[in-house]
Order: sequence, then structure tokens, then C-alpha cells
Amino acid sequence: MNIKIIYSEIHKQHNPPFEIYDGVKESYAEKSDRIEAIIKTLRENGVNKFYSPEEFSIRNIYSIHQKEYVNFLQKRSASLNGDQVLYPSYFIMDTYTPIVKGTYDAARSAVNVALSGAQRILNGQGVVYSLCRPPGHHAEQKAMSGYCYFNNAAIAANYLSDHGKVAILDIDFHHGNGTQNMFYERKDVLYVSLHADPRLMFPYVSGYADELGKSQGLGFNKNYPLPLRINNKEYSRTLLKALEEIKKFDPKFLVVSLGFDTYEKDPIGGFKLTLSFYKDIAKNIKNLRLPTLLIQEGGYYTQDLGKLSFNFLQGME
Ligand code: OKP
Ligand code: ZN
Repeated sequence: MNIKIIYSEIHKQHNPPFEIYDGVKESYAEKSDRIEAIIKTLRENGVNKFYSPEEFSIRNIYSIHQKEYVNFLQKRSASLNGDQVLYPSYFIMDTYTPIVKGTYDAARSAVNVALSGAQRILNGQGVVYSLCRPPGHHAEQKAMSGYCYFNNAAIAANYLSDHGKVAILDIDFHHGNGTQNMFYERKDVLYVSLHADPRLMFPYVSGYADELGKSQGLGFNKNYPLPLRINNKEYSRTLLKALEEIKKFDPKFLVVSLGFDTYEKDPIGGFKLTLSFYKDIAKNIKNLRLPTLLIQEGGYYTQDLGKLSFNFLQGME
């Protein structure tokens, strides 16, 4: 397989033990095993072009996140002992996004993973897969939420946007509120998202069809909220519409926020997409014939994540 994969094991340092859902402590769904399971299966299937990320300047993060927010995450992470979990209230919007000692380093490294992928795209690589963890698309300019601290896809898209128009296709099960907001008033970055109806599912506050962008960015934001239990065929129909939108925009680069929580067995999802269908999704995306940076977002059925990822990559080849 020709596709290059960027990965850093620093993500393992971010390992919160629990989240709180509806008042009840549950084991943390966004586990480090997720990425390790993907690596393992890819290796077993002969996919072996793994590369470590380069260090990128913190300025790339500051152009998307408020400086105080970044410094807060760094200071509070560093202040913790190995077994402490902090729900700081400052800069935090929910009970899914605690800070542990390794959070800042892992989140910073995920940004380097994303930017290293973007740099390879600029150098002429056709498809690059950045195995980011923690995920990023819910992270706002100054708020962490939904397992996300720094917005990897937004930072990478912003980096690419110095060199031409960028379309972001978000196919995680959840709406990427953070990414939408970062580019809401920009016309050089199109955000298109397919996700579960936010009246029913996280992040609840955004992802509605009438959110179309603002001022200069009006018309450059497009949401496709979908009903629960949607199947391959129904999903395909909407995906093709979303891809048409991207074609019309005629971008120079494509960034895909890639979540596997649309899978039928996902413990926190609710769609009915099947394992083999991920190859079809990828084939359709590949038909755009754009330099494409894949950014890993969610996907929580650890047992099948490797196969989901491998099927997707096969479709991208
Ligand atoms: C992050 B990403 C489970 C509730 C989970 C948080 C969802 C965050 C999703 N008990 N709610 O978009 O995959
Ligand atoms: Zn998700």
C-alpha cells in the first residue's frame, strides 16, 4: 500500500480512567487501545509505511486556539500526578474531556501528527493518514469538549489553506462543532459534515442544516444531519450530495475528519453502516481526485477498528 501513515506513541500518555454520562461514572470510551488496534491490524495486513511526526511550531496551534487556553492545558497537565484526573471547569464544556498528566503532550503530539501529514501533502503525496489521538473536531478556539483538546483537522486545514482552498469533509458520527466554528466566517475553507441529528446526539448545540456560515463565509458551511439507524444505502445518497458540494467548491486540498463511530457495532454511535461499506465510502471520496489528508477522529468499537481502517485505506488506494 502506497498510503503513508503518521503515528506517534505519545498518545498513550493520555489515558483518563473515566467519563461521566448522565451522572454516572463510565469507563473512558476514547481509549489508547483504539489507535494501537488500528496499527496492529494494518501491520498484519502488510501496511507498514509508518512515519514519526516532525515537531511543528506552537504558532500553528495559536492560529486556531487562544493562547491562554493552550497555556492553561499545558500548565494544568504538568501540575498533576500520574494518577490524578482533573475536571477543571475553566475552558471545559462537558464531562467527557478531563485532563490527566499526559494530556497536553499527547494533544500536542496529535497536532504534530496532523501537521506532518499536511506537510507531506504539500510535498506532493496523494493520500496521507494521520493517526491522531486524542481526536480534535469538537475542540473550540477556547474550549475542550467531546474527548477533544486541540483541533487537529482545523490546524492542518489552516496550514494547508496558505497554499490554496481547502475542503473539510467530516464523516465522524458526531458533528464537528469546533471545526465548523473555526471556519464559519471564511470562504477559503469549506466545511461539510454528515452526522447524527444533533437534537438526539452530542454535541446537541450545533450541526443543524440551517448553519450555513456567516458574512464572507456564508455558503461555505454545510451540514447533513441524519436520522439514527441509517443504513449503507441511505448514507451513500447523502455522501454523494456532500461530495458534489465539494466538487462545486473546487478546492486544492481535501481534509477528511475520519470517524469510525458510524459503524453498526459502535457502542456510542447509532448508524447501521457495515464493515465492507467503508471501502465504498473511501472509493467515492477518492473519486474527487484531490490530495487528501485523513485525520483520525472517533470510533469506539476497538475490536473492529483495525478492519474498518484497513477497508477504508483499501478504498483510498
Ligand atoms: C467524540 B468524537 C457516551 C457518551 C459520549 C461524547 C461523545 C464524544 C464524541 N457514554 N458522548 O466525535 O467521536
Ligand atoms: Zn464521533
